[in-house]
Amino acid sequence: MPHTTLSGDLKGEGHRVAIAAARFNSGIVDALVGGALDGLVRHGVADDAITVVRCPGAWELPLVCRRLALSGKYDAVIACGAVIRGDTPHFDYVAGECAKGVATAAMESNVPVVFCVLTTDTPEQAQARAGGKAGNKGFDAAIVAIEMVNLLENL
Ligand code: INI
Repeated sequence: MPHTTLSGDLKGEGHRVAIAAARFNSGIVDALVGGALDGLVRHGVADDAITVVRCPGAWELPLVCRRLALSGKYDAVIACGAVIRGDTPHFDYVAGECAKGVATAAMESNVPVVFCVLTTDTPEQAQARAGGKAGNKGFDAAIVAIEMVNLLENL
């Protein structure tokens, strides 16, 4: 018997997606949101099937994502934020809890919650990943969201 491989395609038609976006470091986060919207629409997600929700910072993203994921209104959630290292340990607390909380939101809801939160040492590194030299992680997150929705439907 040949083995079975299950995967998800990149067809976004019919999917409903929420984007939770932090206002902290808004220039960078807005670029991530723009990339995510572009990636979703280019892969067939209808513009009116996308909801963008703004919250204060990356620390708040897990609770917002959890609510959105448990609402039953969305097939996937994308968490967008940017945590940039300063001179204090604040970075480690915010970035660590955000990552953990976003993962928990997915596990508790059974809905894919994509981690599109940049954690960088400098603003330049973040800008490079938000539409600069290193691409746009928001666009990448959109593709992951669609693939995961389709993959989960196939499991
Ligand atoms: N929030 C961010 O999204 N990015 C950061 O880099 C950041 N820093 O560096 O402090 C940040 N802090 C705010 C935090 O997310 C909360 O909004 C705040 O602590 C209130 O709960």
